[in-house]
Amino acid sequence: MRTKFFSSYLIYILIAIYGVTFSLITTRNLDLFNLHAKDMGQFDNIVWNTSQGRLFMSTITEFCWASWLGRHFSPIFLFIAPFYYIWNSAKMLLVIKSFSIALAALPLYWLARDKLKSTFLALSFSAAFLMAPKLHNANIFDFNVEALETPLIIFAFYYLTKRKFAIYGVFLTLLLFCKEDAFLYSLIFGVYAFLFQKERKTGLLSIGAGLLWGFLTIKMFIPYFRGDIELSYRFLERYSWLGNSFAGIIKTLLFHPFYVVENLLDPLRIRSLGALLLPLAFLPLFSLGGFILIIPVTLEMLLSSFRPQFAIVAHYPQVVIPFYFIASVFGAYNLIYGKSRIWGKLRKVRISRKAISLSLVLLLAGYTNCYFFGYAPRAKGTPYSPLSRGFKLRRYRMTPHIKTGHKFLKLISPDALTSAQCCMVPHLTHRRHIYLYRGNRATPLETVEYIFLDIYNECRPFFCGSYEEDVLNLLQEKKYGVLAYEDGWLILKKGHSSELNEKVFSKIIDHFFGVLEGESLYRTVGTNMEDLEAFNKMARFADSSKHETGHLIFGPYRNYPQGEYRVDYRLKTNDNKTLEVVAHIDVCANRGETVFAERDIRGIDFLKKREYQIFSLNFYNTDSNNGLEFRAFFTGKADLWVDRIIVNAPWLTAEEKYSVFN
Ligand SMILES: [Ca+2]
Repeated sequence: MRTKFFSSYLIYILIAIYGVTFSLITTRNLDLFNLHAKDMGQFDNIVWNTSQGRLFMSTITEFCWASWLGRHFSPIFLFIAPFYYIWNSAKMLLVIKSFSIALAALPLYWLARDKLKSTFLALSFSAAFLMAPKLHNANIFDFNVEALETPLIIFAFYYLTKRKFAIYGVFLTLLLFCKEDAFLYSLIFGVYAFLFQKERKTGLLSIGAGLLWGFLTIKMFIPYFRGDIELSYRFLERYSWLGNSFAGIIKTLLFHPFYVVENLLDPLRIRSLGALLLPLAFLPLFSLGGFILIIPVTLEMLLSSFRPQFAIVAHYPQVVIPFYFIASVFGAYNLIYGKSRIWGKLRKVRISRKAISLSLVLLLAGYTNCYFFGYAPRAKGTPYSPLSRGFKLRRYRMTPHIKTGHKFLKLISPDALTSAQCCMVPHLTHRRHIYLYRGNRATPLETVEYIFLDIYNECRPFFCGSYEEDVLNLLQEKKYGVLAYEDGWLILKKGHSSELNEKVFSKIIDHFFGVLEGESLYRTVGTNMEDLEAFNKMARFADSSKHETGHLIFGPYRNYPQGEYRVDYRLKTNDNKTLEVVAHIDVCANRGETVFAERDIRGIDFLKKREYQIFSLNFYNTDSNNGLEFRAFFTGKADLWVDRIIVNAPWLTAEEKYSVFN
C-alpha cells in the first residue's frame, strides 16, 4: 500500500524534476543568445501577436506580415496565448515546452500501470521516457508546436484504451489543433479502436474525423490563409520522390514496394530506427497492435527526403517517440502475460519476476542511451548537460560580450520596427514588426527604424561573405547612423547622425577582412557544431567514423589585391599520435586550377589532441581578379575541426580591404 502511495507521487516528482531542469536550461540558452529567429523568434512572435488580438500573425515566418495558418494549421496557439497574461515573455513558451514534454510521462505511467499491473514497471517506462536523449535534444532546440503534441498523443490514446470516449475526443481535438499532419494520428487511433478494441463506432468516427481534418486543413484552410487557393501543400515536396500527390505517393507505396525499400536502406535511416528501438529493447515489435501503431509515424519519418526528419533530430522526435513508448507497453504486455507459444518457457516464470526484470532492462537501456547521448548524471555524451562529466559551466556563464548585448537591447525602443540578426530576434519579438536581418535587398529597409547586429555571432541566413558585404554597405550608405557600437554589437538607427559610421567601419573592416569563420564557408562534407574552444563558439567539424572524405571548407572566391599574404588555419584533431595525413590545406584560385600554397598536416603535427593550433601558409597573390579560395580537405583519418581562417596582410589600407567585398 505504502509503495503504491509513494510511486504515485514519484511520477509527479520525476515530471517536476524534468520540467524544472529543462526550463532552466532553455531559458538560460535564450539569455545567452543561443536561440534563433526560426523557430524560437517566430513562435514567440505568433503567440504574442495572438495574445494581442492579432491572431496567428507574424513578420518572421514569411519575412512579411503573414498568418502562420498559411504555413501550418495550428489553432492551438489560441490556448497558449493566455499564458502570456501570466508571464509576458518568450521564456513562458520555453517553460510550457519543457513541462509539456515532461507531462507526457504521466499518461504513459497510467497506461503502463493499468495494462501491466505493475507500478514499478510503469514508473520504469516513464523514467525511460524522460531519459530519452532525442527528446532532450528536441527540448533544447528552440520552440516547436510538436512539443505540445507529445503529451496529447499519449493522453488521447490512454483515454481511448479506457473507453472514456468524451475525454478522448477532447484530447484528440486538441491534438488535431496542433498541426495539420496530426490527422494521421487520428487515423492511427481509429484503426486501433476498430481492429483491436472492436469499437467500430469510435474507430470509424476517428478515421472519418482524421480524413476530414486532413482534407480541410491541407486542401482548404492552409491555401486560404496563404492567399492562394490553387497552391499545393508545400511539405509534400519532401515525399516527391514517391509521387506528386497523396494518391500518387500511396500508389507508389503499394505497387512499387521494392523501389521504396531500396531507397530506405541507407545507413542514416537504419541508424534512426536503431536509435528508436534499441533503448526500448525492441519491445514495440513484440505486439501486433503496437507494431501497427508505429508504422504510420515511422513511414512519415523514413520516407521523407528532409534530413532532420529521417535522422529524427530537431523537433521531429517529439511526435515519433510517444508512439514507440505506447507500442512498447503493448510489447511488454505480451512478454509478461502473452499466451502465445513463441514465448515457450517464459510462460512459466512468475509474473512479478518478469515485470521486475523488464523494468531493469528498460531502466538500464534508458540510462545507457542517456549516458552516451543525453542529459544523464555523469553522462559522457553531451557537453551541454549540467549533469555530464564533460560539462563546462562556462558554457552557461554570462560573458562580458553577452552582457553588452543585453545592455544594447535596452537602447531599442519597444515598439520600433526592427530588423535583427538571427539570435537577437527572440529578444525583440514582443512588437508588431520584427524582421530577421537578411541584408539590403531582402529586409524592407525603407521602413525599418533599427537594425541590431552582432558581427561575432552566427549570421544565418547569410552565407560565405555576403553578410560582411551588406553590413559594410549599410555603414557606407549612411541612411542609417551608428547609434551604438561595442565589442561587435552594432545598433543602426534610421536618420541618426552618421558621424560614427566611418569610425565603426574602420574597426569592423579589419575583422571582416581578416576573419573567415570555418562554419560559414562552403563545404562538401562535415557539419557545423558548437565548440567552446572555438573563437565564436562555432566550428566546422567532420567525424572520422561518420563522414566521407572531402572539403571541410572551401571558398569564399573573393578577389584579393596582389601581394604577399599569410593565412592562418585554426585547426583541431582528436588524434595527435597518428602519422597519417589528417588534413590537407591549400590556397588556390581560378576554381582550384592555380594552387599558390599547400601542405599536408599529419596527426603528429598537433602538439596536443583536442586543442586548436594554428597552421600557416605564405603565398603571393599574382592576380587581383582570380576568386581566391582557402580550403581544408578532410582525409577521414581522424576527426577534424576548423574554427576559422585568418588572413594577414598588414600592408593593406582600409580602402583596399574594403575592395575585397565589392
Ligand atoms: Ca568559428
